[in-house]
Amino acid sequence: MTVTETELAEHFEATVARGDRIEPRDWMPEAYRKTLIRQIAQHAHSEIIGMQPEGNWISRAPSLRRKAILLAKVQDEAGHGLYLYSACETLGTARRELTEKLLSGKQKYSSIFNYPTPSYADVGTIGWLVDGAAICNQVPLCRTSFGPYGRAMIRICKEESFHQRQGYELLMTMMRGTEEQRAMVQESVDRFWWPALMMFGPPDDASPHTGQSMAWGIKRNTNDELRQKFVDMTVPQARALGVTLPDPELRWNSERRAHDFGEPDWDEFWAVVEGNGPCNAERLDRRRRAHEDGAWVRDAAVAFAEEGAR
Ligand code: FAQ
Repeated sequence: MTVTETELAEHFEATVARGDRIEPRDWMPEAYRKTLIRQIAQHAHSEIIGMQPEGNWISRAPSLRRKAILLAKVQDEAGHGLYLYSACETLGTARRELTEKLLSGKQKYSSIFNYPTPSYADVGTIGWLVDGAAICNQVPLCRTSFGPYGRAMIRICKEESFHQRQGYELLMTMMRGTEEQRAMVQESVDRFWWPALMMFGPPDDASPHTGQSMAWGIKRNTNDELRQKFVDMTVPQARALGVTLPDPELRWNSERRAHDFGEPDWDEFWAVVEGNGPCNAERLDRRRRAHEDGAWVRDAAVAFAEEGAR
């Protein structure tokens, strides 16, 4: 008995509607596959490019302990990139192709990693706000409809929440330090707050992919829902830390039982996404150089595999 495309599509829709997982061997609509490749690749590239802003401080960390923590965190990010590239490969695309698309600018990575890290406090702020935003966005992705992506996210989220705590602990230590250290933390939070809110993507009414991705169970929440959750989660943490979030419109709304907050600068967001942020060129250049420097490792691995196959 041959199964028709309509029956396969019905089976796919029913699986998604039941909240069950789609696995690589299952039939899936081409557009579902393409959307997943776009999102997972962008996510993987973000982890890899995301090593750079903090990596900037490894050689200048103020103590051996802080250096060991930072090294381990940046290595974790490389690991997250690898889980995600592997998940993406189950959709029939090779990691080599994904890397080429990153280097040629055809695929994106998160806007947040195009901002500079001129202060050591930025290491703590990235852990607190950037990993904090990443967790808000990624915990629901543990229940995404595509099996390999959801399973990768479970491991990643465990490590991200550890990263968030180490960032917060670093900032808390600095806040208990000198006046100058407290000022460093506030200055860093002032620079990272709005870009962190932008990580969740454009507002729902300007997000072309959210509707379909929610219908397919790829995304479990909209961009605005997650942004709100992040603000509500972060305000009490900022209070405990003793920093001010740089938004005069930020206040508790007792009717909504949520915080009202100001609008990020969406022109800035699109400029960064389109490649015109403060560090886009530098980040991609560095990644290209690292890729070229690693060519001998890839060649050796291929030669070794061929040798073994003989
Ligand atoms: N940056 O229709 P939507 C991390 C693009 S966490 C750049 O709303 P979608 C951990 C979007 O691709 C960061 N581009 O799109 C870490 C689309 O462009 P296209 C990574 C953005 O996919 C911490 C267009 O705008 N996390 O790395 C951004 O439904 C510390 C329209 O947008 C993830 O990737 C942006 N912020 O929703 C590492 C999470 N936002 O393709 C190191 C998984 C939107 O049409 C240190 N991804 N765009 O040309 C997602 O949840 C989703 O893809 C969203 C965007 C929510 C990011």
